[in-house]
Amino acid sequence: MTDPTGDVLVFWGPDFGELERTDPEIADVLLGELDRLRGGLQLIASENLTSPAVLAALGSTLSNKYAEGYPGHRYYGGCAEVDRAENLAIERARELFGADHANVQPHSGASANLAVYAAFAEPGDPILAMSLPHGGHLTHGSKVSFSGRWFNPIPYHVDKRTELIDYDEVRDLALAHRPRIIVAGATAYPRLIDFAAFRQIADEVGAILWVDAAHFIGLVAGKAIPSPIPYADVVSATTHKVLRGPRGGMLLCRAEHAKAVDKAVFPFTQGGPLMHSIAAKAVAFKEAGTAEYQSYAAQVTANAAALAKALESAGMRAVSGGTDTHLALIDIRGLGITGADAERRCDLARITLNKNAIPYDPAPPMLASGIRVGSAALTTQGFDEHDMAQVGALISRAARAEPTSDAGARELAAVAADVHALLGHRRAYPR
Ligand code: DSN
Repeated sequence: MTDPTGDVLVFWGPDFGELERTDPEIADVLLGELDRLRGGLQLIASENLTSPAVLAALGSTLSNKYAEGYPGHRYYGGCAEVDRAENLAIERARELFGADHANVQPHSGASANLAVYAAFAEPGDPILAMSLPHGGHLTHGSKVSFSGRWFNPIPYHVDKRTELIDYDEVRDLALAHRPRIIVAGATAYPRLIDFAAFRQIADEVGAILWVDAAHFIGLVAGKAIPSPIPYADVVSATTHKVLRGPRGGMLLCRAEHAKAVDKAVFPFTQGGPLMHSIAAKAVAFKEAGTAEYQSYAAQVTANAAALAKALESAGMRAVSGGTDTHLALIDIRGLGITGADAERRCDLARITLNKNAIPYDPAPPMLASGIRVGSAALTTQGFDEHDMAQVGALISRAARAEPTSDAGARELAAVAADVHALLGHRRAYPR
């Protein structure tokens, strides 16, 4: 397989030749995905490009090992080496985030969140969390998830005018419903969350404060935004977004909750931990503890702000007027198209982003009135604010091009060529 510049694509793993011989179809998928990453702009706010070191740990023989339990207390023998990996991951996470306790076993963000419910709530308990269409998450009480079926979700919202969390409403709902857990955290909220305000409300009603930091934990690691750790009883997170580690989850909590959290992960909701993934999390925590990563995190927020500004200059509207984080939520109704249209058109121009509901969205979720863009991956590739202004212009051109017309198709091809030129030598995973 060759890429558009004629370079032969190679995978950096020592055993790729073996995979090509054993399973050429899957080998081809891996090369195709590498080609996709190298040839386009990745703007999905929950994705990033891990380091080759993280990928090496993920592709290791630690994948073979069963290790139910925790370091020093496993149900199987032969765990000395994986114990070292998990202890390193735990210690690095605790140090990176200044947390009393870390559990690095959750397989994903949703698994970490399931464990929070298991540790702190009983079926039927009221849970106060951000409404999904206002930026929350499926596991924060959606009826299609265990969280909405087994618990009693009470949604809070953003203010219609400011599009910021309505803390008065959060407090009123907390006083009225006395939730067992209050959840702070979202997947499409571009602004900082006032953790102190949430703590105060939780204390007032005797609730557990759970911060779902899946999206922004990498910015916390890089000290680009304030940390929820001093305020929360428990913090759930993913390791693969701005944090740039392997796909996976983690939990951080106060010492008093350590036992409950560990038991909730294993044996209550999970079996054997994924030791290759835990080793890769350890690598990512080490990388995130460097000065270089701190500069990266600061650049991520600067780049997201620059992109939001560029999209506004191109006739779109940034929800809440901008962003403080790695993501921006963009209302594109001014272009006369849906979020789904924009997603499809950008995809044809090798720009990957997702449609997203905006607060009080009149459109159904599968069409949506907005797009969500994130700066984590492009910042990993070395993009700065000037580049992001160009990315904004490319998104605008692609979104305005009607792909079924000849002129639109030509424009999308021209944007794809400009994407390639903008990437230049900054392609993902260079040889
Ligand atoms: N799917 C993730 C996101 O894109 O935000 C959240 O689970």
